[in-house]
Amino acid sequence: MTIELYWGSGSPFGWRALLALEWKKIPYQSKLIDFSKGEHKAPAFLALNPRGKVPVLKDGDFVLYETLAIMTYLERKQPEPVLFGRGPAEAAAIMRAISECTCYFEQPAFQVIAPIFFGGVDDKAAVMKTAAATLHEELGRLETTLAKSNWLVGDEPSAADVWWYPEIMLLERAGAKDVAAPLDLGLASIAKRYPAIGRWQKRVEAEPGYQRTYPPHWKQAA
Ligand SMILES: N[C@@H](CCC(=O)N[C@@H](CS)C(=O)NCC(=O)O)C(=O)O
Repeated sequence: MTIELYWGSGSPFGWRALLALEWKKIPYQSKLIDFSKGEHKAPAFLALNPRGKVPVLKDGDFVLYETLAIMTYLERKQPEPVLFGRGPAEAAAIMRAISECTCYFEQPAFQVIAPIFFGGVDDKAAVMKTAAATLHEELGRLETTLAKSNWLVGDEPSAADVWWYPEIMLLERAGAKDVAAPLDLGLASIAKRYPAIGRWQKRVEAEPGYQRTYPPHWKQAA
């Protein structure tokens, strides 16, 4: 039975699950949920995930939500190509990179992204500037890592890259919006300011199947 993945265009969590499927070369059926129609809050979807959030994976009768859980399931279901490392040190470094993104990057990223997409930039300018300063510290750490290595952990693409990439892309997209320009957050072109991150973005984008994961509505509108 083919795995089904429910995801939403532009959701970094959905994007991670898609990248994991593509990088592991696991066949799947894409089920794109339309947020604007509220499909993620419809009874049929809430029956899969009572939180009404994407992604959700369905493998026959087995239903799973929470992105890290989905990635773990895929790794156990089909161990090669490996996403979570080959030995204890590598596996731990990958989990550390994921944890660092979750603990230190995602919250300030949300503080910057949410007002840009959903309104309130004027009211939240001070919070956004503080958050941007934190993000630049974290981006500086990534830049140092990627100046020495093609991938975030080890010599191969891993779950660490899967985890970080969509978050950076969403942040960059938000940072490039006109409404963000007066704040001068320095996030409009992460690739220009952080060249090693820019080269890594290109590497991720050169991986097979990448185009199938790219948010469809990003192709239509700037
Ligand atoms: N902890 C969840 C987060 C998933 C999540 O926040 N998904 C967002 C899209 S990025 C969503 O579906 N939001 C819809 C909503 O909460 O109404 C995971 O790891 O999968």
